[in-house]
Amino acid sequence: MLTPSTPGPPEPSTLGALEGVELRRVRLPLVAPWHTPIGSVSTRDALLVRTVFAGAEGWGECVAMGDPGYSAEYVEGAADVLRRHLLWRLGGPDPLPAAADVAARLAPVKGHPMAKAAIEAAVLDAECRAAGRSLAARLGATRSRVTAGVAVGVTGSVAALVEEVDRRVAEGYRRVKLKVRPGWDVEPVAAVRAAHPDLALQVDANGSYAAAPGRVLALDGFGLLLIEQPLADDDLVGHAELAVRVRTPLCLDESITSAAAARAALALGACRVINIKAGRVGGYLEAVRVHDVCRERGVAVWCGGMLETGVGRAANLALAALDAFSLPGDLSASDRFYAEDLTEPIRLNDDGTIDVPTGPGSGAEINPRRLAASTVSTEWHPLRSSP
Ligand code: OSB
Ligand code: MG
Repeated sequence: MLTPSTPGPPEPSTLGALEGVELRRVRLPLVAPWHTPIGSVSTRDALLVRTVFAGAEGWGECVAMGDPGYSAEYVEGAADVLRRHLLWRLGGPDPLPAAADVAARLAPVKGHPMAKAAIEAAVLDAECRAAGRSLAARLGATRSRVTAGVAVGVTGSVAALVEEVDRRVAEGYRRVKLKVRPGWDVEPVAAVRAAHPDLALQVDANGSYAAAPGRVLALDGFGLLLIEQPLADDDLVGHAELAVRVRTPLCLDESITSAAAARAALALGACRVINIKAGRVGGYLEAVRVHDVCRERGVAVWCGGMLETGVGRAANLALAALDAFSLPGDLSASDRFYAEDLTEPIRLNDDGTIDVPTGPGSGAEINPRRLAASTVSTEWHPLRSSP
């Protein structure tokens, strides 16, 4: 642990004072509709946060979805809490010293991790850009590329699902995740497994077995890497009871809302694997703390995804480059979801990996034309106290 330093002047930085924050709503059509146990999406309605400091600026993506089906947050609610309760806490007479202080500034507001994480990401990006340093280096990454993984939604038929998995494998993906729910599970998983006996395959239920935990046992015989979030978000004991009845490792997503929640889940035996999403835990710095909890305990982690544009996807690649991320994440190329991304597209290498960005900040290079074409609205929130 670091010992608290004696108060003194902040480290010199070219970041300068925080002038204000822009909230920008964007809409990107998906290449194909995305169907899951928690709803369908055909356009990604996303919220970007741009922090403007005197010496640098940075971008963060709020991963809240359009509807509160994955968690309580939703994009319009996130914009509202940012406007009313969060942004002003970064301004005022006492200027924000560093990204590491964002979470403490925002802590008086309960909940809203995705809204908070977006601000912290934008401050981290600005801070790293000012320092000419990559986010990956800032977070403590050890890898220069990560194994990609692709998530496949619920499709209209088993044949269509197998066809999509065939296509993903042909594109070069070496790990596939299928969405499952009671009634869309054994038959589709068996068909994909028969077509791809050696594929690294896993499933995500988004809590859809909460009313029928025993039905999860039927998924135990397919050599799956893991079964993600079969039961309700708050049902750690239920997951622990289920975990001893299945051989396949259980993985938690929605349940892991902080490093403390990760410790609780692991102490109870509720899971053997954790999906880390910075938005869900309130920021990339807390995500690193979840990673550290898992690394200390030898628990496998992987980086989740939330249909991010290139802005959030680049930052996720930086996180996934930390060493305890021993399983491939939901980290696919831009063209998995978007024909045209907001950034220079993130590409899949021939060996099924994706390069971790090395440029300053998240490394995302926003394409101004694409950004303008996708923008629905922008708001500017000035924060600099009058001199
Ligand atoms: O549960 O992991 C999830 C997308 C949106 C919300 C929740 C989830 C997902 C995914 C997609 O599974 C992962 C991706 O972005 O590739
Ligand atoms: Mg999930």
